[in-house]
Amino acid sequence: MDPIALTAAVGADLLGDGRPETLWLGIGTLLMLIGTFYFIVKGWGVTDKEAREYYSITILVPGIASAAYLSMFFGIGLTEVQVGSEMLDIYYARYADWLFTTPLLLLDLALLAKVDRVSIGTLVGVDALMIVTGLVGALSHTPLARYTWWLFSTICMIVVLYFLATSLRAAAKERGPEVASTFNTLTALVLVLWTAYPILWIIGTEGAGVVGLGIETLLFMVLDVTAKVGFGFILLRSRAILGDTEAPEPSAGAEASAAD
Ligand code: RET
Repeated sequence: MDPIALTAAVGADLLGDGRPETLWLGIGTLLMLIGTFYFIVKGWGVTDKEAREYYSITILVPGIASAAYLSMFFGIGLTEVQVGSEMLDIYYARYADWLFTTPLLLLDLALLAKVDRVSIGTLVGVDALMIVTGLVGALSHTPLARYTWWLFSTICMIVVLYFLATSLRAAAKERGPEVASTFNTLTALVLVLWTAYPILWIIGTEGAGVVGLGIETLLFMVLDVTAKVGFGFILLRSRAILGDTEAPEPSAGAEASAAD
């Protein structure tokens, strides 16, 4: 059975309004809610000041996404765009989700690397530009305009990923092996997952239309859950999020004697 027919077969148009992709949007909502509550429970009673910062940011990410998924499930944040003679269904609520959650994910990485405000501002600014230009592309009426915005957005993404893999990575390395190792694992995850977004967009309904809306919604959901909940899971179980005072201090004696 070809994948499109397969999606149609398992697609359970849950609301009965002719949108089989509601199955994936419903599952996405549940997984984001589970992730949110899991992180809340895990963070309950954490007293370390730095760790609490990571928890707040990381809980907000699936929290925001669950609202976006729930609204898409109910058909809010969905519009039709005419491209040539065709009408496309565009779920623009995704971009609202990504506009807030991708900067929060980057903020987690920037806190790990302890970079300055200018670096954080640049990273978040280029990231926001990536999402907004992607949205403009999704709402554009001609293939030329759509592909041009896709290229603009993809260049922004390359800048963000390059920045992560070079200057932030170097800054994280300075903070010791524990932080460096967590940072590198998370950055590897981000490099792979984030790169899949523009590929899915261009082969999906927004671009060439090789992949239909059902499969595309499923794949975006898997990417979103992994990039948010998977990312948070790795980050929050690491000791790298603890403030310097809570981390084991093999050098404490050395510092004390140095102070004498
Ligand atoms: C768009 C438009 C086409 C070009 C590019 C895009 C990139 C999107 C990315 C989204 C990442 C989302 C995450 C969400 C969950 O946490 C907007 C699809 C480059 C990279 C990580």
